[in-house]
Amino acid sequence: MILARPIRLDRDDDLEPIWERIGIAPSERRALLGALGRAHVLITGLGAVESRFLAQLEDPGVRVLLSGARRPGAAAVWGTRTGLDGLARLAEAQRLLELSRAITAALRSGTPPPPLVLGGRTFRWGERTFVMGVVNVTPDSFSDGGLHLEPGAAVRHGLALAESGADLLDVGGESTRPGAEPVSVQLELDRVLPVIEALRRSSAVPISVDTRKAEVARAALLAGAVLINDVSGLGHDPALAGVVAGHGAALALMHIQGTPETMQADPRYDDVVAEVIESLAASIDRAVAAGVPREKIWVDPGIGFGKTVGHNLFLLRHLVELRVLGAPVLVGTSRKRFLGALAGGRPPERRRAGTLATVAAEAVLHGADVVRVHDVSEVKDALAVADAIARAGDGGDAWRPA
Ligand code: HH2
Repeated sequence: MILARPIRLDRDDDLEPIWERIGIAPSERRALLGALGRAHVLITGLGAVESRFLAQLEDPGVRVLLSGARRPGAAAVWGTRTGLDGLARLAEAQRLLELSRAITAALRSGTPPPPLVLGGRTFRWGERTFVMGVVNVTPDSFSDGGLHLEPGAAVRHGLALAESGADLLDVGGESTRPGAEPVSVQLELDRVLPVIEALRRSSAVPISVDTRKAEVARAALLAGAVLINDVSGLGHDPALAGVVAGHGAALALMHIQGTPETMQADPRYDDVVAEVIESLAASIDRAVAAGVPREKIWVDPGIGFGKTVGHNLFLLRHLVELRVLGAPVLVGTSRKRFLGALAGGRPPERRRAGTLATVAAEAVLHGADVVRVHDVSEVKDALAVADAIARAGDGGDAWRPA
């Protein structure tokens, strides 16, 4: 029987099994990826000059569909990777540098970011999905508020998550659930510092701190944290990035529309994926300008932070597009409200199955490098399966190296 099957290509190494199946020598693979690898990109934010440049393009290796007057400034471009690489170079030669850089970033997005050493552990992106365990030292967090407010309880919880296989622990002293009231620097410090110090003494697991405030970050980093997780994407405290840079720490930048107090009032986007990516790119630029090395910056689409159920789902389905930012992608869906809504209105403590579904989907779609979750043990099991499916290689004898 003659059988034709689609070839899936989300990441460059998705083609490795095909190279083996056909018997292509390793030395030939890179050139073939350029010549055969499809490159379909959607470009938005085009000005009149770039639109004219694309409209006049006469390259048989590249097809351009320009948007019309109703939605100006966008183009869908189809071609081989070599064709699109040529297009990026042509744009550069014509001084259309932003367009050139954007196309190049899209072409590179199939390659994982370089590995990161954090708190003595190496995070090799692309190898598997890493797990950040949540330790909320708050009375009012939406799913576990008050459970670990006492430092001893928070430390015991953190150690249990580490024991269950968390790759890092995210300690937080301020809830950012919809409608949450901000807390003072002193109160946040009183909550998180004893927990960071005790965890540091009794475990080697790297610690991140979920804070928007430079003063909290400074004390947390001195106490041994190695990553600051800022849900405001540097929108809250302009001094935060400088503190992170000064300590040589890593920084997770999350997208949020509005502030926790008001964000769920009426979230709106013209193009949610584009706006999240543009906002995160601006946050990255601010962090780099303050001295944080690019390879220490993670990005997060901010599921539930100024987004409807529809926005959350669209972002998760298109998560792989955030890879154009060249940074590891962190995602937090754990027990969030949209999971309850999709499963008939379940309360937070009954959203574990929904959480596992999102984590598995992200792993199989190659969307997330790190998932931020409350239920580490169950998520580790789900990822053991989902990561294995995403990398499955035993298709029978014909798929093995000769
Ligand atoms: N979600 C929450 C808090 N911090 N950080 C990142 N990077 N991404 C997220 O999605 C994220 C986050 C909300 O969850 P939780 O900590 O459980 O609740 P609360 O904010 O009520 O403490």
